[in-house]
Amino acid sequence: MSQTEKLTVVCPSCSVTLGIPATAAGKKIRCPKCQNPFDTAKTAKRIIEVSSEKGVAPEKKNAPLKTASPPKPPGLLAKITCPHCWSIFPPHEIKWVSAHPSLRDDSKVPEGGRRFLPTRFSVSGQAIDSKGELCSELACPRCHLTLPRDVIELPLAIFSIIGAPSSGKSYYLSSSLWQLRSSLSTRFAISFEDADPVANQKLHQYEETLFLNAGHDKLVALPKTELDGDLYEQIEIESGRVVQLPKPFIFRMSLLPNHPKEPEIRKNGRCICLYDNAGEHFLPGAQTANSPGTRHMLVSKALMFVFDPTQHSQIRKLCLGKTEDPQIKSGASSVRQDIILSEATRRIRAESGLTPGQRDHRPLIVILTKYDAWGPAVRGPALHADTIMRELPSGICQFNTRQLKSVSAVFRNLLLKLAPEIVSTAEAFSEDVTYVPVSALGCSPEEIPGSGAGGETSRLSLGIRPRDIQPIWAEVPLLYAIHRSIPGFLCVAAER
Ligand SMILES: Nc1nc2c(ncn2[C@@H]2O[C@H](COP(=O)(O)OP(=O)(O)OP(=O)(O)O)[C@@H](O)[C@H]2O)c(=O)[nH]1
Ligand SMILES: [Mg+2]
Repeated sequence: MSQTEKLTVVCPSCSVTLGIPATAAGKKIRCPKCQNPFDTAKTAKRIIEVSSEKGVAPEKKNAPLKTASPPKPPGLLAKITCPHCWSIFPPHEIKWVSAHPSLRDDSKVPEGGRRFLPTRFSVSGQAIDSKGELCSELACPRCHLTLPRDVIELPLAIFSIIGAPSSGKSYYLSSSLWQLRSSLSTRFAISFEDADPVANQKLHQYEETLFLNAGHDKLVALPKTELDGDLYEQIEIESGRVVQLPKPFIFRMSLLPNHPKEPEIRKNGRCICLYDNAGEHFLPGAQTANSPGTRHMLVSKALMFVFDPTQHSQIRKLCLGKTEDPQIKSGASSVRQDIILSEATRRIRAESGLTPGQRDHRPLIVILTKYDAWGPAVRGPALHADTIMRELPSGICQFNTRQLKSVSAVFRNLLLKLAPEIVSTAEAFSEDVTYVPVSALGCSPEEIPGSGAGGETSRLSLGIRPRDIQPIWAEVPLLYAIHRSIPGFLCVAAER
């Protein structure tokens, strides 16, 4: 048996008690809980721990205190946004998740470890739970859902996808993220990874269905996003009040060594976060206090409204007979998509305090989906990746926002003729609207034989052959959102 000497110090700012090695005494350290620096010499108290380790020479109780480097504090953000419930809090309020198996009785997440505000930390900065176990998971102080480490260390940009049922949101989300994974690293020298691969599993399934079946000839389909189920989390946010929140998909981006700005930007990581809401969440009356599933729109850095021209009666009329797409049928029902956008803007105005005369400053990107189906009928231009992402001699691409703005102007004019209500609703709300045509699939879906009920083409009866998928500009809206919310991250051609 040997005795080892340790010190406990009390942070003068937040009163947390920390265990530090005796060698760190007399030094200034930064409190891992509240991040304030303090002098350990003023509050040091010796404790002796008995250890069964052999051969460790006991330090003499009154030996002079030696100095050593304090544990490196993690670089936490000053304000953290929870990607689950969207509350904003300072880092010292973060809860830790107990690791000891007997502490699996959290008040809000019953199947998870008890959430607690730590008072003891290991030298490496890990919290110690009430049974002495070292903990590694962090949780939001309000909803108690777990927070990936990246979210507390890297600025988070939430992008909200808004749109009617069947407008193509889930296909767009899968296709745009799939394209972004390769585009960012190969063209822009930015790495793009899942911040929490387990939490992103649903999205991986979507991507696998569409893109990892290359050459596959069998019809596949993504499920309709349900109003509840495994894309949501049910949480007792306050006592007796259970709310349903959409699960976030979170990604970490960082500049690769060949990025031209990399040496200048020290802390260069960022997180982005997206959700796959059901279209019904955006219908008037769907958001209640207990179903606040679209409140991410309030904190998001860019709003993306998915407008589906194949569900617009006038555009569909124009396309009749000019496309084989089963979604363009004379009898198909039309959806008032301006009402969906208007309801979204009403919710934002109501909660953010924007007066009727004020316009939102954030970029609003109107994504014109399913371009493959309606583009030829309106004689829309061919969209090539290299017109918007031009490769420089260095091998890195420049994102051409000037080109994007001129394409946007073309489609704004088209909408003014065919669907003026979309332009007026978008521009009455936001001072910064961009119109981007996109095709998540690049081809039309087909009816799955035997699945249509009574000849009616329901979305559930449409499938796609993976070998035919060729997305058109699917990643462009997200690249633009990244450029607008994280200036300097993408190399961009001079705008004027
Ligand atoms: N032609 C064409 N059809 C598409 C494209 N993307 C999606 N679709 C079709 O649009 C339908 C609806 O797509 P989803 O992505 O499931 O729609 P959603 O907006 O997520 O719908 P909800 O989950 O109900 O809110 C499906 O039947 C797809 O086959 C596309 O790029 N081109
Ligand atoms: Mg969906």
